[in-house]
Amino acid sequence: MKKALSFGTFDIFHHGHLKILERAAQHVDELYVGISSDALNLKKKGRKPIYSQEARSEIISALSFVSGVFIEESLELKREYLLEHNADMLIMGCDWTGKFDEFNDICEVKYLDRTPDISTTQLIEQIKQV
Ligand code: C2G
Repeated sequence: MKKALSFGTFDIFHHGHLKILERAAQHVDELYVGISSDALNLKKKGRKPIYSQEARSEIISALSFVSGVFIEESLELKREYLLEHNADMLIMGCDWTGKFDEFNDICEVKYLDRTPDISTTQLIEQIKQV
């Protein structure tokens, strides 16, 4: 049984989120997703997500190809999360390419292409203009 972890905020769930998780799941038997906490987003991005961490977790865990979710409390805890889950792979979007290569000592690290022309920030801007 091969297990992978992936991480993200997944605020205002969209097609790009769906596609990357769907593709990540194809590499393994079980995909677990770390949902970055509201506090982590406030600290790192300067604003709380539109959807709460509970709502974001519920949406991701409802996906048939996701085996489970947990809250990512800190960006610096990836090694601990990978070890706790006994993960064989860490899968991230290509915006993070090279950033997590240090975990190659405990698992395979893969970066997948992002879906072009969609992002949460862009959606928020578009909605504001309606
Ligand atoms: N994504 C994608 N295509 C898009 C937008 C997002 O493939 N057009 C992917 C991202 O690459 C990421 C996932 O969807 O793998 C979630 O994206 P974000 O919510 O923006 O998460 P991010 O800020 O990258 O993660 O430890 C990492 C943190 O939790 C932050």
